[in-house]
Amino acid sequence: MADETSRESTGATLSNLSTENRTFAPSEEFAAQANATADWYDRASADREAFWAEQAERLHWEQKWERVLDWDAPFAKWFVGGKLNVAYNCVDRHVEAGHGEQVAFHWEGEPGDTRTITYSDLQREVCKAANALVELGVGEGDRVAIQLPMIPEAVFSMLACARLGAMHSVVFGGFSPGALKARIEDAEAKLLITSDGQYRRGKPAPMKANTDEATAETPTIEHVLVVKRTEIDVPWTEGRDVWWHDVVDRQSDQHAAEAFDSEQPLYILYTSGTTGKPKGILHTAGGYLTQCAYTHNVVFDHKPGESVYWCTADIGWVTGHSYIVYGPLANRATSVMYEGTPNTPHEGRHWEIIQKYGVSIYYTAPTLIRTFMKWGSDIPAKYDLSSLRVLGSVGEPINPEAWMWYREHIGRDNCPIVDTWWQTETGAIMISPLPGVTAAKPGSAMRPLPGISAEIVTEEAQPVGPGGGGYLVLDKPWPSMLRGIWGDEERYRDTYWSRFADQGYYFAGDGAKYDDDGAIWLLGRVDDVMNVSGHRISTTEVESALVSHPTVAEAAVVGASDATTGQGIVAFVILRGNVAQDEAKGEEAIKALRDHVSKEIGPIAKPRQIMVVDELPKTRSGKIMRRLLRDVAENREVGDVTTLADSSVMDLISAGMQDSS
Ligand code: 6R9
Repeated sequence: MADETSRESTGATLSNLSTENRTFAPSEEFAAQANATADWYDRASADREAFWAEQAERLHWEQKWERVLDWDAPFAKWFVGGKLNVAYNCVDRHVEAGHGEQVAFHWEGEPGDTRTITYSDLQREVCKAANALVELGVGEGDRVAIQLPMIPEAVFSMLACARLGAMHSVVFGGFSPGALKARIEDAEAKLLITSDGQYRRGKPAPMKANTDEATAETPTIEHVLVVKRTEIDVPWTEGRDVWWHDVVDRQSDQHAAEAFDSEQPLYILYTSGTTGKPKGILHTAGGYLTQCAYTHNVVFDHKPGESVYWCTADIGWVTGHSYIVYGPLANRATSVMYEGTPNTPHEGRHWEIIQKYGVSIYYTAPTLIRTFMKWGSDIPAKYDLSSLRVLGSVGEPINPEAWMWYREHIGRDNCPIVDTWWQTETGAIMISPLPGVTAAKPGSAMRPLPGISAEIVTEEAQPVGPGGGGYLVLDKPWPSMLRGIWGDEERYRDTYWSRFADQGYYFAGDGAKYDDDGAIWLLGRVDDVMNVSGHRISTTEVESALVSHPTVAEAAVVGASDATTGQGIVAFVILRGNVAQDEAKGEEAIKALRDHVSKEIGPIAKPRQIMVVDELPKTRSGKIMRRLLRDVAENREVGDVTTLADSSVMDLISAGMQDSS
């Protein structure tokens, strides 16, 4: 939770604000054909429930709801009494309506192999996978862990779970065996779906070998279903492990989808919190799919059968769930799905793909935009990007320079940019411009979408006016809101609802400000969660990984601003007394520590820099003052040290940092 130290850091960020006041109004031509219009804001606030009921009509309900919302704070039920099948909504109904031949996915493998999957193909694959899951003992309410690369089977697996009323728990392919094990254990998953290997920068890397490490001691796992992707050798446990091509391929491609309650759990997705233990965020069917479909339609101005849509996220993150799978498929999108890294085999790969498929909507993250900037604007200039109509951004604040570069070099100055703020917990987009409606400012997420209500408040829960800054809160329930943290109601109340308990606000954990025109500017996390390349990593998680190494006694980790990744992980460690200090400070030893973190959590958590120090700055009550360490890590003059138990510590650390850089 935001403690004394993090509150101070919000203050520091607030005073560093950009004074951006350029605005980019939509063209008349775009506005004339846009899916949403300006009057939606008033219409939605006049009768919020009626507005959401209208949005829910985007879906097929086997049985219509009796009540739109049942709000017993902090527990919401949306579309109460309604029944639907999520997979039917994403697949079958489009086939039944005569769109079976429309492409659902243009899949592009990293080595250059491709697959075209129509809605009819998707229906057959999902039915076969659902039948296979039943054969493997999966039924309504069961949990299925999925660790797969960006291959079509990942989508088939998710939809097969949804079809059966089982919950998936997708774990990012880059997470370590330890991280996968913890997630399997917490969710008590019955089945794991994985692959033999995955392509990483042109080379096959093992996957099954890692997941075997994770499932060595997970008694709940009954079977491991393995997709063959790379032909890499795999360890095999007879009786437990089965190949996808053996079990799924021989199934019938017919499966009758049962309608489930609107509040049927759909999935669990783990995200970093302020403690070391990841939180299993729970989403349910009806409200989640409604908001995914609505936002995907209005924020990207998606036209079914016309648009070619590409969200570059990995399926292991919420963006992949809501904007590769559920939103686009509910809206009958034709999507590009790409398996690999953006510079394999060359730095123009994304632009080549946009040109090849005529992508019209492109949704990516600021960290990637900044990487493209670094690679140079001459690279996108070599490709025909004229099919692009809308550009999106998600995952972290986008700085005005990156926004302007994106607009000019990718959007050729005529694509609206939508900077979309939301979280794993919110399930779908909450704050964003509407293309064709909003005059956007570079770097601002602008205002809550029609139907959504947000506020910026002070520590004392007072709303701040234009120009003011504070904490971002959501003051009204929304359909795709999390329904809880898996197995931990207390943590759910504590993390999100205790900060402003009297007001009943959801505390997002982000700092924000209004500019003089009332546009919202997100300022980053106010708690101990770092944002590295758009990925949430908790400082505590990295600290525990470091202290699990035999040479480390104590560790403090901060997120320091980084020109490319948004934040970079900087760690300060104290070595154990019994280790040879000089050796343990050497380059090799530091590398070993960085690799250790990577092995414990995953490569995304590898510290950019590790400093060996003799002491850490602590308050008299023993709290590490990360604010001061952040000052050091960002080469700033160290701030107020008066609450430190020993104020000389900071001089030593600062001096050490200069030596090491
Ligand atoms: C969708 C997603 C959520 C955190 C969130 C905030 C940051 C996301 C942002 C943004 C500024 C944006 N964030 N989008 N900050 N502007 N457009 O990223 O979910 O992985 O749970 O991260 O990411 O700090 O609180 P998740």
